[in-house]
Amino acid sequence: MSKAPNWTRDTAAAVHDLPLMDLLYKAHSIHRDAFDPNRIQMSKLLSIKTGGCAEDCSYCSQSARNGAKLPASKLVEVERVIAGARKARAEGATRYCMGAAWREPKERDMDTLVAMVEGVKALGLETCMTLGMLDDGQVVKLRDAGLDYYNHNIDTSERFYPQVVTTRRFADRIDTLARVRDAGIKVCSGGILGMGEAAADRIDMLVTLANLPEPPDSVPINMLMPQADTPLADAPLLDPIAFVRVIATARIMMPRSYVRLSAGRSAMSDEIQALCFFAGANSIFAGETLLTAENPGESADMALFAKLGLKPTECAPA
Ligand code: SAM
Ligand code: DTB
Ligand code: SF4
Repeated sequence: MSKAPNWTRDTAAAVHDLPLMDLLYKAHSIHRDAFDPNRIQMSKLLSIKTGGCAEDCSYCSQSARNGAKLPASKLVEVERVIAGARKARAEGATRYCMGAAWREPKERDMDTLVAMVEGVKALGLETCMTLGMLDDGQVVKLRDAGLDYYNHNIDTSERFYPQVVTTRRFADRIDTLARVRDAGIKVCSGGILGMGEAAADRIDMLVTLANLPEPPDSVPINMLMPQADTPLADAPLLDPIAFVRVIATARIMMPRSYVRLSAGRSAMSDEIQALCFFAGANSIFAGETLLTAENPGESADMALFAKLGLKPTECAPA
């Protein structure tokens, strides 16, 4: 049964464009109603297959079409994935996210992917994968293996999408999200800011996410990390306050979703990160590397948490 959309471009823009103090106050109040404002969920990423991707996403170091120099690796061994997950758990992560530079998984890789999910799950961690587009059979296999979350970002507005990626359509992303949701896997979907999009594109992206049949359980908001040899290598830095506005608007539009302050924290000041947490971000990627790019790492994050009085959410018992 289809439902009336909750948000329109105008109602979302009215929130996004509020005076900043009003926007922050509203977002933080809504955040406190649904979450402990001093707890941050930590996910750890591992690139299980790096580089050589057939897609042409203009922000990505892993696209073969960008002329980026990153060599293509093979799918990593299951044992290495489990060892990484064990370490991530010891460092306070509650979710382990495995990412592959694929347009979509090949059938011959499915058994290995299933073994990875089963092994990580057995450690008591939540499991997440991001593997590109999935078909009906693949979502069922991953669900039956115990996959908790699937990450598949819409990245930007439908209007701006063709300027960022040409090898697939925005609608392809929405289709995969529907398959994942219908199989009962939790949806993780968000986007990237700072790719030259207008504020209206950032607002439209949030409208699309909030109006999905169910809002995503997890909404990663990435700040573009410009990558050498990609079309966006020289993209100008987005004003951090514009970034904070999107975090706050996401919190207001999707009150019960985890909003993740994702890529780009290594270029952000403590003050901007603190503002993002106040605005309703309650999840981060932990560790020194994301998939290929740098991240602040455990000691910097623990120092930041200590300064702000934040605590990681506790890990589910094994
Ligand atoms: N290949 C899969 C896919 O594209 O769905 C999974 C991996 S892909 C790297 C996951 C997400 O990381 C992208 O959708 C994008 O939002 C984000 N991302 C990739 N490169 C980035 C960059 N340079 N800066 C910020 N976010 C980035
Ligand atoms: C997401 O939204 N951000 C993560 C995760 N989902 C897979 C990836 C960020 C990648 C940053 C660039 C890199 O490490 O290559
Ligand atoms: Fe491939 Fe994903 Fe990078 Fe796009 S974002 S080039 S699909 S790895």
